Amino acid sequence: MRLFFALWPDAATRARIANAAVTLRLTGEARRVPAENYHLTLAFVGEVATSQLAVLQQIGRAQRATGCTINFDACEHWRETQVVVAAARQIPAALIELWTRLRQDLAPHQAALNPGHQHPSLRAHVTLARKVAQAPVLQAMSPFYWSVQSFSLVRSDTSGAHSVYTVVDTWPLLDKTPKPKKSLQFRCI
Ligand code: 3AM
Repeated sequence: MRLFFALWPDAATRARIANAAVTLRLTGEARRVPAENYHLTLAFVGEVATSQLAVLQQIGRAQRATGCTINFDACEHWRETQVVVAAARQIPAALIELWTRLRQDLAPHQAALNPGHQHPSLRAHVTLARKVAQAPVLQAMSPFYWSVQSFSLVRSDTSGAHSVYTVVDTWPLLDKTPKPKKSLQFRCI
């Protein structure tokens, strides 16, 4: 199976992403990503045997990054991959930490999981359209935010016209603001 780690949106976030994609004017071969496929890729793993799933789940379980809020404030055409994306110009430190740790934790297994694979650098984005060969005229995107409280391991089936994604496992991120410890209270008598 083909797997990747990703941020997976809840229904409200998915609706905000879809709203940002409404203004896209596409021509020719270009295809919108269906709303149910919106995600932010953290680490692409590749084809793995079922027996290796437990290793990836252990890596997911071991993460200790905190949640964060990502502000998506730009719509961009990336010529090299022929995609239009909603991108975040500022990447929260907590997201960089999660991305870096996942990469580090995957590295010892990567040669076995996906030989020759190189992780690209972190460009926090949600792909809105694929096969966009010609740079479209991009309207200013209405910015939207994504409050991130968990991340997922996702399976990708690319055999059909559109990829079908299935969330295999999800792990919570730590609270942004740890609750203060309860102090002991003494009553004077
Ligand atoms: O989140 P996006 O759409 O940028 O491009 C693929 C998609 O990224 C990427 O993994 C995400 C889920 O499919 N992807 C697919 N094959 C890849 C590969 N061989 C890859 N990323 C790196 N190497």
